[in-house]
Amino acid sequence: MFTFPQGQRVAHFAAALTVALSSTHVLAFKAQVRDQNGAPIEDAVVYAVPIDGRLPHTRPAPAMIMQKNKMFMPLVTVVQKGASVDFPNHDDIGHDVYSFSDPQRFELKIYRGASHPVVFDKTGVEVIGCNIHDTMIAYLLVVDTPYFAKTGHDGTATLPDLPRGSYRVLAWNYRQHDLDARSEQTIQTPAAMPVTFSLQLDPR
Ligand SMILES: [Cu+2]
Repeated sequence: MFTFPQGQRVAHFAAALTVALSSTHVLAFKAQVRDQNGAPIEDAVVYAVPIDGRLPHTRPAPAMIMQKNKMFMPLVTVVQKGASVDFPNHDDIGHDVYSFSDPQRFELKIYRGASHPVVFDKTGVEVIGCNIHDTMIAYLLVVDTPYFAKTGHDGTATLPDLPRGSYRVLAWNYRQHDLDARSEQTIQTPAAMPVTFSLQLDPR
């Protein structure tokens, strides 16, 4: 019988590659977040917490919530617990940024330009305001995972690199009547996607 030594080597290489991929494979995870009427929700947060509690040993990514034209931008921010957040003020007037929310109360006394960073060590929802301008509001969701994303106009969120495994996947939005409510599902990846979440929103 004739054999192809070259081909055999290729086959062995391919088999090794398959094993390597399956053990470390990361997948894009897509979720769709809708309200009680089936309408897509923009600026919802979707995050995945590994069931086995194992998180990568990476530093939580810092974030920035700026002030411009007497508004916070972005309106919704999500960070991993332990992240540092800057609040730069790009207006010519001073702002006094604060939160009375339970996870972490803080106040940045009236300032312009750069702010002192604030480190958020507890999970939960932070409602952020300005003591001078009552209409200014922002939401910061602090989660215990680096795997999170916000939804766009179409209500879809993509977690670009979720390692294969089992997760509690949670969805949240600031327009819920109960600000601390979550919609939750247990997901084993790879899963049929998108995974759909439904949230009960207050009327606008
Ligand atoms: Cu202000």
